[in-house]
Amino acid sequence: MKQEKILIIGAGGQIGVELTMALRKLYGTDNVVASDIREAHPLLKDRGPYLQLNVMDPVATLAAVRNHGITQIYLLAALLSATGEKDPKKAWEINMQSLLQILDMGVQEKLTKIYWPSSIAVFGPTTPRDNTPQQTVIEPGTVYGISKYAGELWAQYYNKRWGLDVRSLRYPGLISWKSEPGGGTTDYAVEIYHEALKHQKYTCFLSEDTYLPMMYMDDAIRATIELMEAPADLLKSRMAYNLSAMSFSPKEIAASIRQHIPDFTIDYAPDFRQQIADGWPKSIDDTAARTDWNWKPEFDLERMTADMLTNLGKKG
Ligand code: AKB
Repeated sequence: MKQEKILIIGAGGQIGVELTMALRKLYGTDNVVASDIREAHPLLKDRGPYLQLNVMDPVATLAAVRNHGITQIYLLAALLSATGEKDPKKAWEINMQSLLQILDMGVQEKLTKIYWPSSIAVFGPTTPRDNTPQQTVIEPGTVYGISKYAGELWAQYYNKRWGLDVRSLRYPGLISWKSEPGGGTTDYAVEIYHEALKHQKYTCFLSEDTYLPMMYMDDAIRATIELMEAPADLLKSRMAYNLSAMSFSPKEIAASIRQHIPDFTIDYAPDFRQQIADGWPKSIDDTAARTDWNWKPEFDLERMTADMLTNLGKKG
């Protein structure tokens, strides 16, 4: 079997840093080329092949693929929900052009697999909000969500038309301590741990009872790799899979932090991100992922809080 060579685009982002480290463990450091428009994230610096690469430059991206003999691409570069609402045209351009270019490259260079993340942001205010099913009303309310839903349809189209093996997950909000989130509506659930340790208080930009689907990064990385390793014939959906682990509100995450830091206090100052959150599901039905490729989460809110506070505390 030919050795797979992986290119990760957007390796310096919240998912990219940890996914790069996990894939390097699995495939060998030299077989996973990390790239980002920025300089290498401190956790990736001098720890394996790294390219400073702008995915919007198709010539440089194709050169990277050919020079490194790339067989698989993980395209993680994107503008997320909150940043996207500040400049919708830019978000559309970056999120869509990068995907279409990588899909074309996938066909042209005969790549074996492509990974591209989708999000719960595909769902909108008209979607049923509790236990949102895999297939349901999908009318996204943000440009980020529109780009993710359009992207899912393009991925499915390239699979059906060209046989390209593109795989995708609808990530919930992701919580991590190794790498920082940026520009998302669910980012409060990371900031809150940092602020709890530093100042024992946090002002949340969502209201206290805003329930959203969430997941610890360890689960998200494992889900991504399990989906990518699954035999193709098990994947009944070529749209992105719903993925679920836990669902909580700011009030509940604050209570779980208080179990470890009793003096922690929270107050609320909802901003424009409240409206985005109000259009998203409260919880997700991921039966298709569980049935097709055996998905099962390991972290709930209590376990995640203990792990986040321990690791962020050590980091100092
Ligand atoms: C965001 O909040 O925009 C992201 C997402 C749910 O895709 N974390």
